[in-house]
Amino acid sequence: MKRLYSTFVLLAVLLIVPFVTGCAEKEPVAIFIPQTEIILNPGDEVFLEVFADYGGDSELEPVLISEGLLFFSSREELLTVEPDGRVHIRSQVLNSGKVLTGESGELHVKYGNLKTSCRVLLIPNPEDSIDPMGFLIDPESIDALVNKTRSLPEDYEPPLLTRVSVPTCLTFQEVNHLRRPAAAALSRMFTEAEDEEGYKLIARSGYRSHKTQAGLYQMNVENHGQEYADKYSARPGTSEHQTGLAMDITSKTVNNQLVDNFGETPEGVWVHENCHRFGFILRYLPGKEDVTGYNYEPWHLRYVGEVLATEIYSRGLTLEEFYDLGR
Ligand code: DAL
Ligand code: ZN
Repeated sequence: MKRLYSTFVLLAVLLIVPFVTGCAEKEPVAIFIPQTEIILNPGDEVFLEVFADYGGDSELEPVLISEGLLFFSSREELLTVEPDGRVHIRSQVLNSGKVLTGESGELHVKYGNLKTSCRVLLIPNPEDSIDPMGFLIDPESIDALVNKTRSLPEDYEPPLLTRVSVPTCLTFQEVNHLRRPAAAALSRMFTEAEDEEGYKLIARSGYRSHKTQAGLYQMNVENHGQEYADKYSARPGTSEHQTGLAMDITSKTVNNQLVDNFGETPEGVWVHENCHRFGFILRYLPGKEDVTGYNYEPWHLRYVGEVLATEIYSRGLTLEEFYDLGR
């Protein structure tokens, strides 16, 4: 009888337990990393967290490394990822010693047949990107911070200057140029403003050489005095316009002028709220005069790329604040 009972128990264990555990074992329908983009500084280290979605109303659950997660980096020379999910950003390009800036890479994760990925954007430490005299070491970088204490070399000319293909209002051709990625983004923004809202934007002043900026600044000093000039006009070598990544825009509603009330026109409001979608930020914000050193300029757009622009806009920051610097 005892033997019969034991056999019965064994059979029950063999038949029922697999059925019960089989039912309890859930298969995720997707995995994901909560941030689709991560912004990091050179030398940073972070852990990637991966979550599993079991479908329906079930809770998202973290996936443990021990469960078989596999990590891959699309750019080993820029970012490495350890088997335990630890992501490390290099601080210098191997062999060149050059500080990395504005670069990005993808991190891919595999879990069985499921895959996910996220983008990593590298933001340089600003103090690493100037020399002891305050000149930018890599003035070509798209995210270069140029301001009253961080200058461009006098002979700096940006690469790939191209004539913008949007309506302009000045005959001096130099200012109708931008670096190619910024020019393309400007075209997309102007087209969208017209298609979405019927707004006709005008590009007024883009690239300005060191010499042009010197003339403009001098003219401002002569007409308005140095104190006023320094609130609106950058001294030569310190203007974003010399990067070929800044454009002053306007519209017929303000007679193609660069005036404060452009910011209150429907076009100006649209630009403020939408320019990040195309990679631009409004560089000199109202209420941030002490941070930027300039008065509010609703017309001055600076191209930094879509990821950075969206991050900066959504946090309501200036470029200085984003890099956590005073001017
Ligand atoms: N108006 C801005 C500050 C410039 O001159 O670059
Ligand atoms: Zn400007």
